[in-house]
Amino acid sequence: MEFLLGRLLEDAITNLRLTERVQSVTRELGIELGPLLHDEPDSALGNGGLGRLAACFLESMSTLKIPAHGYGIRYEYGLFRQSFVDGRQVESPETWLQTVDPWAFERPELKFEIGFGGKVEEIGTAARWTPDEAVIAQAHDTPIVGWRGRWANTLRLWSARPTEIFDLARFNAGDFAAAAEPEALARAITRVLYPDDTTESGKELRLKQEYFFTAASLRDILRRFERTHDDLRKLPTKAAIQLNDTHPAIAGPELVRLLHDERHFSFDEAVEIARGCLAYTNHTLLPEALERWPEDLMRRLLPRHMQLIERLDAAHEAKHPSRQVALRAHGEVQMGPLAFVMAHRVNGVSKLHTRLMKDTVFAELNRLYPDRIVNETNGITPRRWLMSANPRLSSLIGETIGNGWLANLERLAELEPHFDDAGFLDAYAAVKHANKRDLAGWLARAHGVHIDPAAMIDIQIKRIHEYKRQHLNILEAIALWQDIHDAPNAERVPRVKIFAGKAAPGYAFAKQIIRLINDVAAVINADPVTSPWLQVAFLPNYNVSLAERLIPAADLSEQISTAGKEASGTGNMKMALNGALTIGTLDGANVEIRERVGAENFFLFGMTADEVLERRAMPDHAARAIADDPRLARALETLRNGTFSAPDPGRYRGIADNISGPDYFLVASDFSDFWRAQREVDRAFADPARWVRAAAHNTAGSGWFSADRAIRGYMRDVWDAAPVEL
Ligand code: 26Q
Repeated sequence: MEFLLGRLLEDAITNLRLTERVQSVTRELGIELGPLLHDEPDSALGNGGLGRLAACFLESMSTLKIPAHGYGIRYEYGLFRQSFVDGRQVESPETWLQTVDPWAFERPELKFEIGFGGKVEEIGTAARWTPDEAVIAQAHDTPIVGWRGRWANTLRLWSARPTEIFDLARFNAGDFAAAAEPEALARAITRVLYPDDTTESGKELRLKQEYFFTAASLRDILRRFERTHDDLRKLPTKAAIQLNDTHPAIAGPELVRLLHDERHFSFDEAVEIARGCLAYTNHTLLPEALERWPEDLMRRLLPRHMQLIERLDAAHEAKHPSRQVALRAHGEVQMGPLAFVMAHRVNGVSKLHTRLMKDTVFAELNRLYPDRIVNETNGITPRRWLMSANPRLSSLIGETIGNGWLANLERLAELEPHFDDAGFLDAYAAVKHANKRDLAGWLARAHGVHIDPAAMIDIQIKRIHEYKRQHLNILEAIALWQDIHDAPNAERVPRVKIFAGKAAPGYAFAKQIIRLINDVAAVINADPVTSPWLQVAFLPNYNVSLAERLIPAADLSEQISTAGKEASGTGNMKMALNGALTIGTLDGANVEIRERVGAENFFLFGMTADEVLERRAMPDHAARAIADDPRLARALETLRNGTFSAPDPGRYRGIADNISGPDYFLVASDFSDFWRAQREVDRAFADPARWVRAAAHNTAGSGWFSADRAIRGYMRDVWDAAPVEL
């Protein structure tokens, strides 16, 4: 349902290997290529990691010559634009479609009518569904070019149009405003991307979006199959349908409906065919993020699907009478269990996340279907995240080991023997320094933020969420600021802490965290005693393009979620690949990054997922942690006494009370160890030779995190597919 593509021109130029030619042509024409590339709007049809993963996977499938289609929604408005007013997040509409989208081919001939509501007539066990509302789904295709340009797959996005522009009866009766209603209703479906990335919203329009694009995509898949084949029983051998989270989970009942009601397979056979095609990727275990839909809403909007869900539920219960794995609970349809039973494979996105899926949310279903859950750890495309984003490092790698790494990223390991060559690590350090200089120049030009490029660039970039613990990071900054005041002449390492990320518009706590970071930045940056050592900046409107600027310049990557909560993370992989060292918990893919780059090149801190559960059971865990750490107590005190909100001392009492009270995400309990690890970071950075070697180990050890490796895993374990031989 989301594809966070970012800009495409540079991607296409890189993958067609035309960079030098384009540069020479633009030079000849007197056009600067950089600004030209930045003229393209950043396409943000996604919230965060899940949508960006889909974009990396499309590029990777094109690279591997796997015939694949991405299916989604052509939102008129993507993820909102973020700005700050007095430190507070303000949202405005993302109007990417107000200029033409030069990459999209409109396909007027590719359209399907999608129905909602209405009534169902049962005919034996099958049924005829007569919707009382219909819209047209119309395709827009964007080519996604693979490495070397040998193959391009299609991203097919659906936009909603009315079946008729005017209600002619009303129009003729002179009620012109009402006559335009069908058009407005239809277009509303693809108007805007829902901006929550963790709280399920339960909104009718959201369910309509989900069914709209899922139904159109399935019809397209059947149309393509039926052009060349006649026996739908073979569908599972010809088509693999990967559900990116539960957002398209209505695909299960819809495919059963198409096969049973419209093509007259028995119910059981329809279920079997559908399950043979479908697989489901889970991206979160947070209970508040698991999709559930009220049965009443589902029955009103999708009456036939609700009947089929009831039947699937009954069939499942009959088969496993003693088990509690209802597809429905408390009057709601549970989309996770529904996706699970309708899929032949279900996967987690990191080793730890997959284990937790088996132990917690899907424990019962895993007992019934022990071979269904598999792990496919996420990956990222090295073409965008190394080749395009970091041309200096790419050139150094190319000069050292050749260019085979672009199609086989694990060859980065071949860099290791060169760490002892005269010059390699110096060149590596020079690349990082040049990237930091570029970032410093841009920060000054674009944001009036002046930093010393020799300082440690410490970056936390991701959606703002309590579990990701941006507030732990800013508390540490406050404690460090106080520590500098305590000992202004101590030897120190200068640091620039950079934050970026959006908060869901309705997520009050996350918005308070943004405001706090901005308020802290204002005080600390204006402090002449501390500002030589510590600066804080929150950059607005985090998106793919900003990530491409920041990641190549990162020294330190903050991956500090409460263990057990971050399914994988992918920014962690991008920064490690670009030579940042991670300070992180044993959460998501951090665990696997640490295994591969070496524990000595990774700053580990905090409780494990199992320890988190134990600690949380302790009633006064936060109070104890604060009593044991005067630094933490003193930092928290500044949130209560208005140090950073002088006119309004109560502003951050809520955050302080949360951390010292319930503290579900264990900020207080992990603080001391976080402080310890940060001081270890300082010591390591003070030794440039040690640091650059560790950074280079991060690059050399990150090859496994290529999206190509991840896609090969899906081909082998989930899709049973092979690349096309040309
Ligand atoms: C659901 C219902 C209603 C409205 C919105 C949503 C919704 C939308 C987006 C729920 C979740 C998302 C996005 C989730 C997401 O990005 N998860 C991240 O996925 C990455 C790729 O697997 C992981 O690396 C991250 O750990 C995970 O947080």
